[in-house]
Amino acid sequence: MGSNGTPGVDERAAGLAGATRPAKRRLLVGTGVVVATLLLTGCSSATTEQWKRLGLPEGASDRTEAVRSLWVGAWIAALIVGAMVWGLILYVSVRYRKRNDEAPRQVRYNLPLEVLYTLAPFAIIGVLFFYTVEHGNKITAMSDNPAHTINVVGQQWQWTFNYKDTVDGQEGVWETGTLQKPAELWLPVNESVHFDLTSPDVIHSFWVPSFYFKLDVIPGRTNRFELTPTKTGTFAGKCAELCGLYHSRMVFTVKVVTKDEYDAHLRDLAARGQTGAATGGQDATTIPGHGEQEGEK
Ligand SMILES: [Cu+2]
Repeated sequence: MGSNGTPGVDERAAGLAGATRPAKRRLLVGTGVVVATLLLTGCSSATTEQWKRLGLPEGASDRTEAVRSLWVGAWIAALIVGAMVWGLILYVSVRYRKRNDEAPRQVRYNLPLEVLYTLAPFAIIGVLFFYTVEHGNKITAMSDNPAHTINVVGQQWQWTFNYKDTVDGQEGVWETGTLQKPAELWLPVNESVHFDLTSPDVIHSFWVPSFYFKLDVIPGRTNRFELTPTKTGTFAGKCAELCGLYHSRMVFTVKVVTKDEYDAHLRDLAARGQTGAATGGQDATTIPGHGEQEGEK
């Protein structure tokens, strides 16, 4: 109370401060609890591993290590540059903050500084360029004698896989997907596979996230790549290029199996009469597996 019986300014201020301090503390503790809960509940060992790969799925081919190290390395480089820039911003904001109304010393140029900020970006680009080319060469490398060759046809709106192996004396077997029953791509583990990508209609993109590999499928040209699956299992594949109405249903399954299972599957396809080569050409004008009525819509 002030001397005249009303609360004094000092007392009111003290009262307010007394009220806000515990409120602030409660807010801090509350935020801490929420963040800790989110971090702790979200951290299964699988998630922790994925964090270490900076969001990439578990790699399943011989090309994944090159992609992973380029991805993680680029992030580390970006964070180092970021930390330096943030540090400098913070330093100059504090060191050269306004202290009085006096104008700071006026300067026109600083040659060493200008040379530095001209050369620094070139150095950064140079390092990133070097590693990108080096890793890119590893990722796109192809051998002269791959163990298997598969012609992947991306057509609106499914996939056709032509296995170029000789099965029971037949030259090549194939399998094609429909909207109801998406295609399966079978691959033998630890054997090199050469892929030829073709399209009879529009541009698609062949993407198996677990292989860290994606390549456009372009009508009128053949895009090629090679890889060796290193892990058995079932993986998701999809079209990564918006290619029309049913683009989202252009999914497929990759089954990486043992050599025996792979051979058995190809014999199975041959037994079903799916021999020779399928180009997906007819499917391009209709909606495969969608029925005539819907196809004519
Ligand atoms: Cu597509």
